[in-house]
Amino acid sequence: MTTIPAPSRLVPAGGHFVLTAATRLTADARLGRAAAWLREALGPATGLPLPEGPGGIELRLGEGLGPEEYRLTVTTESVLIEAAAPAGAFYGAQTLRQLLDPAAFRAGRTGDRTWSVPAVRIADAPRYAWRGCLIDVARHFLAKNDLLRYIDLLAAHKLNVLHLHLTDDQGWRLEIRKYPKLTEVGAWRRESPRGHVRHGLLDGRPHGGFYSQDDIREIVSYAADRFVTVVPEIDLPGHTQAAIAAYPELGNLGTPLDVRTEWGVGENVINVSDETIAFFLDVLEEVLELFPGEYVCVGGDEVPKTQWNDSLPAKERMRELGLRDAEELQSWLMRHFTDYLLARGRKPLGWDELLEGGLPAGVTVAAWRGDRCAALAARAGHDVVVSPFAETYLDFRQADGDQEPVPIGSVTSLGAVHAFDPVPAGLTENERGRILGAQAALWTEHIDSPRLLDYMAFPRLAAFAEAVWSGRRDFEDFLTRLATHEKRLDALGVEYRPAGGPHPW
Ligand code: TNX
Repeated sequence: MTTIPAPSRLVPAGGHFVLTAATRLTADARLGRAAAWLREALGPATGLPLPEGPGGIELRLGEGLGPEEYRLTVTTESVLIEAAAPAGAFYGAQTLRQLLDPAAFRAGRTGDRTWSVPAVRIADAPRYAWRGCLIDVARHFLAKNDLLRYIDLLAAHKLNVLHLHLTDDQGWRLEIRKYPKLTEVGAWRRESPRGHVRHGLLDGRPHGGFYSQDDIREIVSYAADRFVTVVPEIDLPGHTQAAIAAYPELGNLGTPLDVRTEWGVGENVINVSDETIAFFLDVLEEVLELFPGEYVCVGGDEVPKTQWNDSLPAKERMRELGLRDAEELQSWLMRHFTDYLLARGRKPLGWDELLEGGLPAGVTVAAWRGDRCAALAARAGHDVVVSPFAETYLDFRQADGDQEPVPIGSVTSLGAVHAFDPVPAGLTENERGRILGAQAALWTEHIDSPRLLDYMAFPRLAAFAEAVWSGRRDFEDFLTRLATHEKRLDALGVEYRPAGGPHPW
């Protein structure tokens, strides 16, 4: 059978279950959300109403299963999904959809068909609890509806975390009521950054956009209905030029700046004044209102220390606090934000550079610079989400050749993503337990449209999903299943990179 990610155990049986207009669907009240999703997902393509009632498809509460675990039993007579919690039932329903003809993934009918499911017994549970994908909506804004479509795509691959990189030098994408200029000014840049070697058309064009607070509430609730948690990121103290452009008093230079129109690591970082700390605590307060999930990311990556080393107030701070260097100053500054989140019962997440000047307990580390950093974080007693750039950065090109879109980094092939193992070598049992899971990353310096996002994300995100859900390493078998999976992606309108080579853009 061709499901992706591959289930933990699958035993084919004989015959098929055929869905007809009379097929009924019933669910335990606790599993109603998965049943509603299944009805909604299959309706447009199949035209099947799946009326409420016993005797067809049943979502039943099962004992002794993990929260995301399910059992799916298809006979010629019935379909049974057993789960102990709503998420498990949802993943069972996702698997059931994959057992139908790929046309079931379309948004409308394509003629009369027989909708049948092969008889099978599946027992399935994820390997990792954190199965994420970062989308950078700061470098290039992704319109709300495109983001909703991505949430569906994540859920279809049994991924459960959307890490939203909402702020960066090149744009601030989240409405903050108390500081309206963050989006009035910070969400817009005058011209597209240089570096679009093969995207000349975009040069000189302005770019922008942001999510209103209602947009965010809608996105968060849409994701929750699909068992995806949205983890917001407010990137501090570097990657903040858009915020400084909106409120120059947040910076170190005392001169106005534009929202940045170049890529790469910028020198501009926020200053270390009490007012600036208070400003970002206000921002976080609104973030907490909007995002009910446990985790909030406060960034911490790629912070040049030049401005602090040159600034009198920063030097004064270091002296007054007895800090040795700017790394310790960064730790001191970031502690305000992580302590605030901890005091509010949330879990702060930050990039692995934060380890450099000392990081308080209780901060989860997003390790992007490889196994060494992930191991360092785990040994220091932090929970870790791994996202090593070499294997999980989907903005890296998927093959050599000048037909590929503007590249960042090196080649990350489909096979390399499929072979990815989140656990760094050499960890003790205890340290291994610190690895919550992994996330792929779609940084968007050179991804300026949903079409290009599809191209970079797929099929590699399907391989990533298999790495974090199943951990099955049989790449040949994956490729066989991928041939059918691509028909599902076609049906969904996903413009993935075809196996035969690049699309002409
Ligand atoms: C590094 S990963 C970054 C991003 C870039 C990305 C490009 C990380 C925390 N920082 O700002 O977009 O590389 O691949």
